[in-house]
Amino acid sequence: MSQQGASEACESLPGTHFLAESVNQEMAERGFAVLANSVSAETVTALTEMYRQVIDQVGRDSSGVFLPSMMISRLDLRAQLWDGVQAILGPIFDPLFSPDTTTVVGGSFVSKPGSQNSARNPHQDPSVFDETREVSISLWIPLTDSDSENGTLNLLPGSHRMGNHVRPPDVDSLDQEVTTYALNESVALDLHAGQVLVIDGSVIHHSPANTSNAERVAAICALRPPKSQMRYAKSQNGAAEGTAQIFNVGAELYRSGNLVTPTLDPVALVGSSPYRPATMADLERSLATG
Ligand SMILES: O=C(O)CCC(=O)C(=O)O
Repeated sequence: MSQQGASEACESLPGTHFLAESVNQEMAERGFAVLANSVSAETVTALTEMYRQVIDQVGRDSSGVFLPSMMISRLDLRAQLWDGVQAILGPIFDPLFSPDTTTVVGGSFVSKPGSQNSARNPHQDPSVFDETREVSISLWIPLTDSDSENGTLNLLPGSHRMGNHVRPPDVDSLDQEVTTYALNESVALDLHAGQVLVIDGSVIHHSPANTSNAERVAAICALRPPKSQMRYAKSQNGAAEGTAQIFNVGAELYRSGNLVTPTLDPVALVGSSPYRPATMADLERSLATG
């Protein structure tokens, strides 16, 4: 059973597998990078239409909160989006990686309505791969121009080396001090529709409320690192700190499974790991390591 907490900040980290070495370097140093080439306007339109068709079927949410399509309760529609993103973006992004390394596995969408309560707090993404072996990355592609007015993504460069490799989805991986620091010190990225942001899931990021009167939607492209299985880290009954059980679930759970109360086969249990909220000491080590 593996044992890993938030304290192993100085270990040497695995790298990404882009053919462009400059992107690998930027990812290692900052935890995110904007690719030189955007996707085409036709691709933006195709992704937008795919998302709209699904939202037309589930009905528009009127709460005004930030809404990831991964939370849509119609599992067939989630699978449709997952497969659709894979079909559109796989042929575009698979060739950017060294052969037999990273591939597009699927995807989803995030919607930020024009509303005061649409902010997304500073967080790291839940761990879905073994981050001791491979960097877990995804692509964030805004489908409209994304700027400070409509709550663009803000990231904290160098915050991806805190060593908290196991982050259950239902638990905040950052303590309050780190959260406040991130709110004050992160960098806002203004992006045009179709620009491509690569993000290491362990870098701290957030997005303020959308103060415009138009919804801001982004496509998220999920990438599978080489020889990696998708995992699910089950928290200790939602406790802020505890021991997580780690299950090899495969992509199907993320494609079409119940992510809120997943059924986890005990045979798929591959390890356990202590977890706790990252502190300023973890963050300072991470920022100093670059
Ligand atoms: O699109 C956004 O505003 C935030 C996206 C995000 O942080 C996430 O999906 O983890």
